[in-house]
Amino acid sequence: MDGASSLKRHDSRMIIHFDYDCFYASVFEAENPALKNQPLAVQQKQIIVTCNYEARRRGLYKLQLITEAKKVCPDVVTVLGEDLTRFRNASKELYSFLRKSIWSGQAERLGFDEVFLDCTDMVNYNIDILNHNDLPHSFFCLDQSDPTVGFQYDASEPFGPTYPPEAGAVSDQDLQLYRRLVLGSHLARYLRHELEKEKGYTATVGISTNKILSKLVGNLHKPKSQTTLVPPYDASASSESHVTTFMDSHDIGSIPGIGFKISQKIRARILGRQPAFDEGLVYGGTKEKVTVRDVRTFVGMGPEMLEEILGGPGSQRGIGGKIWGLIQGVDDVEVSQAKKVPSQISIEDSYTRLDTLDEVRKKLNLLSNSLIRRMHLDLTEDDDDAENAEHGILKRRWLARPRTLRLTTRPRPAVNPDGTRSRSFNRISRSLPMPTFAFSLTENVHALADRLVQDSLIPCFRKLHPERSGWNLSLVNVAVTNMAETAADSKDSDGRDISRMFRRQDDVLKEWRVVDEDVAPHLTDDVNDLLEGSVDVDVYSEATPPTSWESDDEVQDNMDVCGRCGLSVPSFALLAHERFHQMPD
Ligand code: TTP
Ligand code: MG
Repeated sequence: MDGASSLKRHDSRMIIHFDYDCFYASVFEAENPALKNQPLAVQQKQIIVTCNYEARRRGLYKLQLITEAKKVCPDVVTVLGEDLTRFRNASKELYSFLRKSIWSGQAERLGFDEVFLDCTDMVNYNIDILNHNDLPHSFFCLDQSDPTVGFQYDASEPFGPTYPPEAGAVSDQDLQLYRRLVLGSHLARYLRHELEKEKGYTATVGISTNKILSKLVGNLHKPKSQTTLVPPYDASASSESHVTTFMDSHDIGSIPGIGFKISQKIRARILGRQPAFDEGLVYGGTKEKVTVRDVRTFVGMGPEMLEEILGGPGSQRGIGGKIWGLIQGVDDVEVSQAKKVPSQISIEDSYTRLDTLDEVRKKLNLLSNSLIRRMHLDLTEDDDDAENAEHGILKRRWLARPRTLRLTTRPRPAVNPDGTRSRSFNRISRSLPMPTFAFSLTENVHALADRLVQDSLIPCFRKLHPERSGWNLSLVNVAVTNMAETAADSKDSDGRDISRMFRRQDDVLKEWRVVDEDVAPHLTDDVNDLLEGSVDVDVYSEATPPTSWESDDEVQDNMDVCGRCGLSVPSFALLAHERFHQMPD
């Protein structure tokens, strides 16, 4: 059965995916450029979470034990990366820059170091103004109201590497898509170079027509490069689909949206037995390679069989059809518009041992302090009404008030008789209404955090863990959700909002007059610092609600803690991480 032909592709969009190179290390390099020429590793607990490419050249890699790294490269410079503030701030700044550089506003962050951009409108506009008689001397217009703003490029061929590397002749049927991808590739080059010139960060970029394809194809040439997936996207009598050959080459577990649990279930069906997943592990995969092609061409395979394998209580509705689409590169999920406020703020930490109420109280206190600080940062703004300013100091006002407070823990399973401990990804949580005192903008943060712990979180914790002892938690997460935006925050909010809007426009125009001519005026936006991805979780991954492929499998948005060194790693990487401990010293 040729599954691809039974699925409808929609290739009218132009999606560019950015993945910043060795992100945490680059943040340190941006702060201190002298580090650029040295092998640099970012350490959390006993592990290198990332290292720059100079360090990689010398044999270091992500999720390597620090002791091992020092053996391989004794002059490695290590910096501590446990406080995520600098990474979060850099991530917001780069995101804001990219978002301002496109027309649609459709810019979506994934974690700290990835961004999707929907550039369909910019590419279509420039397709319409192409001079087909002189493609090598084309001009990409970046501002519809000023035809002189833009860059020159050669529209006769894509910029940078392509998949496949040798693209054959393009058929008439594919010409339109090909042309749009060519323009997408030149726009990607421009954006990459601007990011490097203006912000000092390099990125690896993928260009295609949906999120999954652009994300995956970008990986082919790292770092500081880009890859365009060129047509044909659909199979025909004379040629095979490049989408199919590209997707087919992947291990099933490396497809975004197919997390560890889902991939293991699929592997088991294809192999006809439980896959061994605790030996020979490599980062993000298993030794028992089952490729997308193995799955796609398996006898009887299709959405129904996948539904049968993956469906059942607790599974997402229509999971079979969805996974069937994903493995064939079909993904209609929109790049989401930036939101003014995050849909939740969630702070968590992981622990090797947390088993007394006293300790829990201390940890809750730390988490609550961070939570309240983050609420102030992300959910309030200067109240710039003159009558509200006291002694010239602006007050703050809430942009949104979360209605729900949620406490989540992850209990560590008891030790098995043989001394081993089963792994658990299971979290338990309880929600309660957010107490109104937490919205005080005059009381000090420590006092608010103390009260939040005493009045709300400790009583909630007792309900979650009624036993006084006997539990041992590997993770605690405190979150606020269910945001209510506060247009009604003041008695005359409408008037205020309108005056604020005009002030903002003023600022925008003012900024426009002084900024670099290259910046399209309608994209210049001084409120960008308030813009966030849907969620900003204080851990490496973002726990977005399961609306799209990034988070359909709980493994992807869970962090796990290593029982030996206490490092918090994405669950999918835990096994790989544990393997390092098994290596002889
Ligand atoms: P990655 O994109 O996986 O790595 P990277 O950007 O450092 O390197 P590359 O050039 O290969 O893209 O992860 C982004 C950041 O997330 C990384 O800089 C450090 C952090 N991180 C963790 O905190 N824990 C982890 O287990 C991993 C893999 C990354
Ligand atoms: Mg990266």
